[in-house]
Amino acid sequence: MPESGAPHGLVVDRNLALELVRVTEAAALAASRWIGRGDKNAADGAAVEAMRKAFDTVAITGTVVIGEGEMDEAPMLYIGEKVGLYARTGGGPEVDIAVDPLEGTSITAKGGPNAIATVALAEKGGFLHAPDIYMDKIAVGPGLPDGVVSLDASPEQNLRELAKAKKVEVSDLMVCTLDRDRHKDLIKACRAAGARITLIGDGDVSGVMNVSQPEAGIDIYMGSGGAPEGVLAAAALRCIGGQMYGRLMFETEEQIARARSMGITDPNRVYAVEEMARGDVMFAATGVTTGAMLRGVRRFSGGAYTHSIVMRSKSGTVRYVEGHHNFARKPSAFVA
Ligand code: VTB
Ligand code: MG
Ligand code: MG
Repeated sequence: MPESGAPHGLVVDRNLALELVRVTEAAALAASRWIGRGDKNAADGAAVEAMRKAFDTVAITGTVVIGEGEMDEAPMLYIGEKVGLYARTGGGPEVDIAVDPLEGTSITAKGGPNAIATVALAEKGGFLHAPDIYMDKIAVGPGLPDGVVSLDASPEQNLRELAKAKKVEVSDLMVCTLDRDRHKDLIKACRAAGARITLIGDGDVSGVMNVSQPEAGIDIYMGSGGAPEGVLAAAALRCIGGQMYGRLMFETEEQIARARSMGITDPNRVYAVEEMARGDVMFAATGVTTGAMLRGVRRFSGGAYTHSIVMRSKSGTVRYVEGHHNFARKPSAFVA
C-alpha cells in the first residue's frame, strides 16, 4: 500500500473528528426507528441513507474504501464513491473513508445489545482495502509487550502468555468472541484452558474495542469476523491503543485474484493495527442499542438522545459526546 498521500504531512483538520460524530449520530438516529422490529435490512437501509446524506455536509473530498459493497451492488456508500461537501468539485482535505453505518443489523432487528453506527477517516491510502470476506482477528489492550499474542499460536498458548503479562491467572481472563458455530473449537479450547468467555451475537468492532476499555472487562478478543469490520476496529485501536492482528481468510482462488488487483499480494499476511489503518486516523461511533461502550438511542417527544465516542490517533484524545437532539430545529438531513 502506498505511504500516506498527504504532500506536506498532516492535512487532516482536527475539527473533522467532531464533524464525524454528526455522521454517526444521523445513522444511529435513523436505525433506531427499526430497533426490535425484526427487519434488519430496513434498519441497515435507513442507517446507510442517513449516513450518506450526513456526509454531504462534511467539508472533505472523501473516497469510500471500506463501504457497502461494489457500485453495482450498493446504491450508496459503495467502494470508490466520492462523498463530502466537495465530492463533486474537489477541495478540502482529500481523505479515505471506512464506514459501517449499522454494525449489528441482526441485533438491531432483535433489539439486542451493542449495535453501533461507525465511521473512520484516514489520509489518502491510510486504510487496508479489505475485501468483504472473513478476517481472523486477535486483540488485546494497551500496555502489553508487543506480540504477546499471535494468530499463529494456539488459544491456550495465547491465554497463558497474556495471563503471564497481566500477572493474573488464565481463569481471571475474559475472552470475547462471536457466538458462531465456526468458533466451536476456539470456545472449547478457551474453556479447557480455564478462561471465561463472553459470546456476542454480532458486532465485533465493539467487541475488539472493548479490550482497550477497562470498564468493559474484556481481556482478549479472538475469532473471525468481517474483514471490513477488522479495519474499522484497527482504526479505533490506533486511537485508544491496544494490539490487534488480522489475517484475511480467503476461500476461493477468485477472491485471492480479486484481492491481488486491489493491492493485496500476500494472501497469508498478518496485518498489525498500523498496517490496517496508518497515518492520522479518526474514528467515531454512535450507539444504536446499549452496549458495554455506548448507550443506545433513546427517543422522546420531539427528539432523541444519542451517545457517541470520537477520537483521533494523532492526539489520542477520546471524547464521549452526548447529543440531545431537538427534531423541530434540526436540519432535515439529520432528523430521523
Ligand atoms: C461480524 C460482526 C458483524 O458480521 O463482523 C460478522 O461484527 C461476521 O460475519 O456485526 P458472520 O455474521 O457471518 O459471522 C456481522 O455480524 C454483520 O456485519
Ligand atoms: Mg453494515
Ligand atoms: Mg457490519
